[in-house]
Amino acid sequence: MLQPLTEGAKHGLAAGVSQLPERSDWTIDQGWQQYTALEHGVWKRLFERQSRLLLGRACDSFVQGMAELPIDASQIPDFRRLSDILMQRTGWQIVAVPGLVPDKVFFEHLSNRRFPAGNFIRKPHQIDYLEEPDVFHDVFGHVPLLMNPVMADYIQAYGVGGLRAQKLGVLDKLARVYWYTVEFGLMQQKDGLRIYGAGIASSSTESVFSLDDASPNRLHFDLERVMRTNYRIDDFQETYFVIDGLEQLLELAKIDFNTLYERVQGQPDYAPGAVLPTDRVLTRGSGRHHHDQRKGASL
Ligand code: HBI
Ligand code: FE
Repeated sequence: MLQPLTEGAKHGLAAGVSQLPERSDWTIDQGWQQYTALEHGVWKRLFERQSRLLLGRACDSFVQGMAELPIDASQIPDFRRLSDILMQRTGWQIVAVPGLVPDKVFFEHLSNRRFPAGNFIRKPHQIDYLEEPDVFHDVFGHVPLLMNPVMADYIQAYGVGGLRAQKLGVLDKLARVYWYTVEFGLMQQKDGLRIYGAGIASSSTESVFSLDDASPNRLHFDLERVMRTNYRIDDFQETYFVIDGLEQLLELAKIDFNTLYERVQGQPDYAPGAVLPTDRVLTRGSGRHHHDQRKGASL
């Protein structure tokens, strides 16, 4: 899941792919040999820029996972080589998909410790923004933390939970938990606030905005609160939720979601920028960024 989900994604269709998939699990060959020099060049530009930005910004587990994987600036990684290392370490594999896949297909992969990664890379003119998760978002953003045993178990638990939540009709609630952790999570490390969410880690602008800007709220993570909070798919987040460490995510897997879903279903949702009297506030945002955006839109 990258920044904005497209209409297609909301309707359970993979955007940009009109025909039915060849295989029922939507996997394709990565086609590594087919990448052009231009495409490897886009990867290199993104990799170099983002590696610099993440110094002192990414959490220690992200940096460590990256260092131990065959991922570098020189070329788009080969999923088979990534899978060899991941399989040894945490039992995960990377499989290639053409873009967004239907929710059920996505959850089935995750629940079997297969991470679906887009095999395509954004075009040079999309370097800062694209609507679908490409190989840079999926591999640079997500794969380093799949080397961490806690994150490895947490993402699998999300896959299992997703299948269940879909049957119960409460997927929107669970998807918010994924969004505010795996995609846009921040972590309080001993030496400061750090990024662990892939949507932030793969974005040059949001990796600075999320940590350094006065605009967004930074609130201590609370599961029920997060389940009730809408999120933005078309802009930076108005609120980031901060965990104390990755272990906190595994605690989530032990919570009785049935009881929680029941309680949350009957209650109103919160706006993306809301701050409640019950929140543990790390930073109360000025809201300037989204205020300016709204003003700009109405001119
Ligand atoms: N497909 N490839 C891909 N990547 C995602 O992150 C993704 C997806 N399909 C559905 C989906 N995410 C989300 O809508 C669910 O996590 C709810
Ligand atoms: Fe993602």
